[in-house]
Amino acid sequence: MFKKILIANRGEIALRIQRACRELGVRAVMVYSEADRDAKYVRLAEEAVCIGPAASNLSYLNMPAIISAAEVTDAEAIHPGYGFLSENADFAERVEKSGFQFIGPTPESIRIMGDKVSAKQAMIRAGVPCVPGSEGELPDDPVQIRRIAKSVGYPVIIKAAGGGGGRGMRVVHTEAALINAVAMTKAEAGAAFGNPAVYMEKFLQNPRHIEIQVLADAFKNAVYLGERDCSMQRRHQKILEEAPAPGINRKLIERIGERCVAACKKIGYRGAGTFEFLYEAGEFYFIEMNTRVQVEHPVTEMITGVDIVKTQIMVAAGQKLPFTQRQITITGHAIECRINAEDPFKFTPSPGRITTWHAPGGPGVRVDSHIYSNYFVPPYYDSMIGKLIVHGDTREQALARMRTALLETAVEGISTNIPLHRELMVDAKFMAGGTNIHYLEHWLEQHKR
Ligand code: MV4
Repeated sequence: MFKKILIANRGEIALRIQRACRELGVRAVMVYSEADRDAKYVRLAEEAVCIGPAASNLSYLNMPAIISAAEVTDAEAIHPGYGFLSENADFAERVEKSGFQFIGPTPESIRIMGDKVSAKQAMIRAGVPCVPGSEGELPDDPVQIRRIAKSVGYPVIIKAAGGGGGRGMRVVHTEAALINAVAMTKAEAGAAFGNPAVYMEKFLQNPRHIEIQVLADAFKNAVYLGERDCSMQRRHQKILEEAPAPGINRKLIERIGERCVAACKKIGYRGAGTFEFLYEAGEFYFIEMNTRVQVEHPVTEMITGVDIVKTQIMVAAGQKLPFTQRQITITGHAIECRINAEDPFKFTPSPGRITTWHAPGGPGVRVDSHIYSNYFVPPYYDSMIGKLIVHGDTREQALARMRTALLETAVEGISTNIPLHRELMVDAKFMAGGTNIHYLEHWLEQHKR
């Protein structure tokens, strides 16, 4: 095991990784920007290094500053968390070239999955079901483009190879609009991602967003840890997640999970990963793979008992996965509510000083947050200030526990989206389970205030 690792992130995930380090007996080096100087996890750390000013570009995205911090503190490995440099293949490569272990997959895996065309081709070859569409990048010839769209069937969606997470896509309903839409998406993709390549898929109108969590070691052992339903989102920002996904056939999930595991083995995937699927009319369609630990990993930890962050560190240190697929069992139901410092219905950011913080508790309640009374939420970063996670024997019990937890939680001094979560937890359609990716935006439209 490593003696010391550097945590190249901030906020709740920095604290989450620090906690995993303590359990493993690994010393943690925190890096922080000038805006995060007073963070609790910075004070709690054995060592901490300031890597630059508040602006992310100059601190949490500053590769030389982070690698220098690892050098001066004699860390052996770097955990990138999520966001920031976590899916940057060049960063992973520079970390390795500087003699440190990157806690995540190889730069090559990150690069393949970062290009959505090569990711899809890898998945097709590995037997993972994908959305019907173009075989790879779209050609330039308008005649061929029209022919592909006709065979896929309208509506189609044009996606940038360099995009992902909802960036660089355009839905096309008619042949008349096709060629212009492709040209526009290519131009935007070239400007935004430095790569004008685009591909085409059948546009699914009312899917759910279901993802499969995997863990793999460096010896081609891999497991899947069930699925998560992440359909409750607004403008591609998830607001709550749950596991298992309500109402989906378990045998079907097993088949898809096994395909994901086979794909991991085939591409030599190492570390934690997430296969993102659209689920519609009883079928799964792969769209993208995330090569990092995700915000919503706790719901999977709650239903499996597996510590995903600890396992990431263990496999990066060259250990074998400490469990086989047969040892993974799903117990009960978990829900996570993301707590954001924002207006609950207008979604405008609400940074500032937290005057009061009362955390909820009781059986099956987990709080992943770095905040405290008198903490100042800086205006420079993502608005998420923590996550409330509950586990119950059934979905109904988990819902009841989340309602109680939300009732007990008190944050004063700033606005949070807790009032929105309180309303969603008593919404009849959400309570019934299985709402799709458009549900929250429609709900907000109907509950305007
Ligand atoms: C799609 C789709 C419908 N059909 N692909 C958006 C985020 C990116 N990861 C993929 N996205 C979508 N791809 C096809 N072929 C609809 C979306 C989509 C979406 C997907 C997951 C979660 C929320 C979403 C919100 C709008 C659109």
